[in-house]
Amino acid sequence: NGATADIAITSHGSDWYWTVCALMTVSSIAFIGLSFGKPRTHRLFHYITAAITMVAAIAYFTMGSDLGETGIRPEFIRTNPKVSGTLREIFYVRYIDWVITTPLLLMDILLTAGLPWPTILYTVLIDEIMIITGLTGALVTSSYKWGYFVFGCLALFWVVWTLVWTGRKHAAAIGSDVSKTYIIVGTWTAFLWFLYPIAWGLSEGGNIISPDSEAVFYGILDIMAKPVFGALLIWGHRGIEPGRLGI
Ligand code: RET
Repeated sequence: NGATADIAITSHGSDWYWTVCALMTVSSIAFIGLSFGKPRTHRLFHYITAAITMVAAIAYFTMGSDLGETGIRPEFIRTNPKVSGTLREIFYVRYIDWVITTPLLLMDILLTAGLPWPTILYTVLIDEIMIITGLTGALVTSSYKWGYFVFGCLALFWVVWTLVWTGRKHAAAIGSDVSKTYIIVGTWTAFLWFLYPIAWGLSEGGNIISPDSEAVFYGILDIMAKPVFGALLIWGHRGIEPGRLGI
């Protein structure tokens, strides 16, 4: 566990996790605050987006406290002093966060495109495969971990395809304002989500960067993919009647 892992976060990593926790908390309050300006029938995107940052705030509370982690013994040992040792700290709580929040992010995006629910459900299921294969691979100590990584990447390709192709066509059919909002949040998401497997390969996968660097990499990505994404989405919906999206 973290108490004995020799490749683990330091107080710098922990301070950064607390900073991100504070940001997620403030964002949640802001999204809920903004919902009060709308009738209940027009709050769906506020609620989904606030739930995303609330879950993240708790995950970051956990990681700031150096909890929700375990040690794995990679079968290869690196000579880089920053990542050498026998036990690397793996924050499995990240994946508990993602298995809840990535489906919610997809709902935010795919509901904006007015996609039928079977398409949304299928995309969410494939997304869950992506997260769970990532968790499994992170905990595997042999090179089999890269097999799970490949499954996860295939799932990501399918999800991103749905975002940039299927979703874009549906959004365009609803109207130019919906299309514009969809393209902003969809492109932002497609770009950011491809950076997550890179962070994974360098940390849980290859043990190439230290857990403190991992904290910074994933932390910046999570800020972009949750609060910044949420602000763009809610701003984009300011003039869109939910009825036009079939909700
Ligand atoms: C993993 C490893 C396995 C291969 C792939 C991954 C992708 C993860 C993604 C995570 C997105 C997280 C978000 C969190 C909330 O802000 C699981 C790292 C492809 C895309 C957006």
